[in-house]
Amino acid sequence: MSLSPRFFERLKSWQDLVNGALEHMVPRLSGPAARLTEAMHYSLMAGGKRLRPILVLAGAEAVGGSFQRLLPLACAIECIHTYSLIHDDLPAMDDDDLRRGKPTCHKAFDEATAILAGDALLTHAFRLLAHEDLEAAFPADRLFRVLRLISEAAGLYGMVAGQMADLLAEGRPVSPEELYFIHHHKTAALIRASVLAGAVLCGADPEEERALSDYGWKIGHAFQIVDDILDLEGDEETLGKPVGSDLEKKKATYPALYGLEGARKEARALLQGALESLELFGPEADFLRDIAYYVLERKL
Ligand code: GRG
Repeated sequence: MSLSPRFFERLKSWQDLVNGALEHMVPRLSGPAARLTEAMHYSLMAGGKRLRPILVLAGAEAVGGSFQRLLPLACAIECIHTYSLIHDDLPAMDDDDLRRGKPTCHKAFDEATAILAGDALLTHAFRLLAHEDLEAAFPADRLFRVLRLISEAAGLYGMVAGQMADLLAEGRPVSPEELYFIHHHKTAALIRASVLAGAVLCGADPEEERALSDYGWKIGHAFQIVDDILDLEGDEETLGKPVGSDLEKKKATYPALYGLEGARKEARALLQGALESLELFGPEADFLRDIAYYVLERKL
């Protein structure tokens, strides 16, 4: 299936919405913190796809929620994502010079500033989760659940644990179980939490939550497999970074373990599974359905 121009129009309008909200919700300070907020904005505004905040809004839409009041939550998750990219690029981790076609944060600024920009983005995310607008709009018990969901997905039960496992696996062969652990924690956990968080705040019932959780895990795993495929055969100009870096760093990837065709086949199966998870929803989940195709077909 090919995605319609209407999907891309909607994607663009939601990306614009998130970009505007991020400008507004992440302050630009003067004085000694000016350099810090400059570095934060440099990475935040470097052309990301905004997949996770858009999933927050689309998850809410699927359960009939109005997403206008969810922007602090959507921005919080993008801040966490951006912090992870800044730290991932550091010399102590992946040591990358380019991201999204631009010098990475530590190259554009310096290592200490990049570490602090990441720290401040992560901390600011939790300030946004405690945002007055969320407090005014949603019951406290739902906000607490979202807080648990996101801190688990981002921290030692999720992304940070996945990053540790990824670094420990570098340079040696990994088992299918290890690769699954890395993908599940490093990438899929935050994607799944994004889909669920907006829906939980908007009052999803347990059945809807289960369906969205399943959808989130599946597109999260598919996203990482496609990421691995793009690193092998993507277009450098579109990606804004050299391809082949996973091979060079002897990274644990899906194609390395199962071959390119095996990786493509698994990504398609995950897409199918994600669509099946949404069966209980009607047209209100159509954007989520399109996003699943987008995750599979993306070139960036
Ligand atoms: C440093 C704690 C810590 C974690 C880093 C996210 C991550 C864990 C590492 C990034 C390396 C990487 C390629 C991960 C795979 C999937 C991924 C998160 C890709 C980048 O996400 P996109 O494509 O980025 O959504 P944009 O640029 O669109 O925001």
